[in-house]
Amino acid sequence: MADTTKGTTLPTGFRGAEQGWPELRRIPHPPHRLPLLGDVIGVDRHTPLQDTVRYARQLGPIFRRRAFGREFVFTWGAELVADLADESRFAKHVGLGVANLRPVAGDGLFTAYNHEPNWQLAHDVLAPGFSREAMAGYHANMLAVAGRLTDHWDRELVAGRAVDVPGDMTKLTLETIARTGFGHDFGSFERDRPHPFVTAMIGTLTYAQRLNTVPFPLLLRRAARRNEADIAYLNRTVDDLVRARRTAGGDGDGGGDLLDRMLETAHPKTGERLTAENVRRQVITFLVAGHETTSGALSFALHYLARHPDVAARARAEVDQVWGGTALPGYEQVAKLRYVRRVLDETLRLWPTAPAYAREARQDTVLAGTHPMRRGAWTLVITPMLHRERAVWGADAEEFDPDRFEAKAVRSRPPHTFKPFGTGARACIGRQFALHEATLVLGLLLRRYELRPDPDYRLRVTERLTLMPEGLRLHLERRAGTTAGPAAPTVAAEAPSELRCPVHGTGD
Ligand code: MNH
Repeated sequence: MADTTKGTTLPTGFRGAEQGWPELRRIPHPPHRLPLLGDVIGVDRHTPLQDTVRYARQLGPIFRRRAFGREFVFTWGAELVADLADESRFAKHVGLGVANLRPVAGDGLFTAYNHEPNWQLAHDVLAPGFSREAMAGYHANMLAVAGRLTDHWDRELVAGRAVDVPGDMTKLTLETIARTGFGHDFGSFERDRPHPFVTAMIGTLTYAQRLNTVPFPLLLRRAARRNEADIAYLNRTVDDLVRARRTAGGDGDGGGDLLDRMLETAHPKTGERLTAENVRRQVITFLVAGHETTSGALSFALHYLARHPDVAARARAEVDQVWGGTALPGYEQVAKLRYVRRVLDETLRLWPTAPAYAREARQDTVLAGTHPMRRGAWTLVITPMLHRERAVWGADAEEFDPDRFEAKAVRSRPPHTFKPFGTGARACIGRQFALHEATLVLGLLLRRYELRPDPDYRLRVTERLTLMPEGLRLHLERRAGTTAGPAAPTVAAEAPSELRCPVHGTGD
C-alpha cells in the first residue's frame, strides 16, 4: 500500500504538509535537519509520541517536522486546538497511525474516511449500543469480569506476589468488551500468557506505528509478513465469533449486544444493513479500540493512586461513603463516585492513552487567523501537550492533582482544552463505556486493597499508537477490616438472577 516513489497511490495520510500550508515557512522546525532523512536526530523509533512532545516543548504551540522527505505539522496550543474543533471548517483526518490501520480495520468506525457511507450507517446503527439504557445493561457483566480480576489479585496477594498492572488491566478490559459487546469469553484470567488475540493486536498496532518511523516500508519485509499473519489471526478469531452467533441466533430485534446490533439492525431511516465484511471490520475495531486505551487509562490511574496515598485515601473514603456495605454496586452508584472520576480525568489529562488525533481543513481556511490552510491540509493534535499547557493548567501542569476537575475549576477553563476522547462527530463513541468501566473497577479495587508502589519504579511509557506504563507492578495489601467474607464482585461472577439482564437491559 505504500508507494514511496510517486505519491500517487499513497493513502492521504502519507502526503506531507508541503502542498496544503502556503505559509509553511513561518512554522518553526527543529534546528538540525539532515538532508534526505529530515528531523530525525535524537529520535527513537520506539517512542515517536514522546519524541514529538520533546520537540513541542522546544518549538512551541505549532511546529513541523520533516521525516523521509515529508513534512508534518503538529499542533497543541489551546487557541489553535479550539479553532480546529470548529466542525464547520475542520473534520477528522484519517492519517498516519490511523491510516496505517486500514488493512486491519478497513472502513470500520475508527478508520473510515468521512466520505465513506459505512461510517454514517455504522454510527447510526451502533450509537444506541452506547445509550444510557445500553450501558446500564452492560453493568452486570462489567461487575462479573471485575470479580475475576479481584479473584486473581486475591490469589496474588496471598502468594505475596506483586501484580502485573498493565497485563491484568488488559485482561480485564478485553474480557469486558468481549463479553458485553459480543457475548464472548477469551478466558484471559485462566491463561498465564496473554491471549493470542492480544498478541496479534499488539503486533498490528506496533507495526502500524513503525510504518511511520521507517523511511521505506521495504525495510519491514519480515515484519510485514508477520503483520499479515497477525491480521489473518484477528480475522479468523472474529469470523469464528460471528459464525457462532449466527448459528445461535440473536434475540431477533437487534436490541441486544453490539454484535446483535451489527448483525440484525437496519438503519432506522434507510433500512440499510452492515455487510458481512463490514461487520468483521467493526468487530475487530471494537475489540481493539474497546480495550487497549481503557487498559492504559486504568494502569496509569493505579500508578498515580499508589504514588499519591492522600488521593487514594480520599477516593477510598468516597467509595465507602457512596457504596456503603452494598456488596454489588448498582449502575447508578458508579456515576456517584465523583472524586474517583476526577482521578481518571486527571490521569487522562497527563496520559491521554490515545495521544493524538488529526484534523483536516474542509475548505481553504486560516487556522486561528494566522496559518492559511488549503482544503485537505491537515495537522496532528498532540493531546499530552495540550493538556500540559501552563497558560491553561498553571505552573504545576506536570503535577497530578484531581482537584483540577472540580466543577468550578472546569468551568473556569476555556472550552476544548481537555480532549482525551477526540472531538466532534468522530470523537470516541465508547467514552461513557470506558468511563463507567474504569470508575467501577477503580472503586472496587480501592475498596478492597491498599496499593503499595515499588519504590524503585520510575514511570516509563511504552508506545504502540496507544500509551501504557511499562513494567508497572504494585504490591497489594488487604484493606483493614475487609479480610472477612468473599470478594463482593465474585458473587456477580455467578450471574445472580436478581441482577438486571446484561443483554436486554430493562431500560429504566
Ligand atoms: Mn475510543 C475514537 C480515545 C475507549 C471505541 N477514541 C476515539 C478517538 C479517541 C479515542 C481520541 C478519536 C480518534 C480520532 O479522532 O482519530 N477511546 C479513547 C480513550 C478511551 C477509549 C482514551 C479509553 C480511556 N473507544 C473506547 C472504548 C470503545 C471505543 C471503550 C468501544 C467500546 N473510539 C471507539 C471508536 C472510535 C473511537 C469506535 C471511532 C469513532 C468514530 O470515528 O465514529
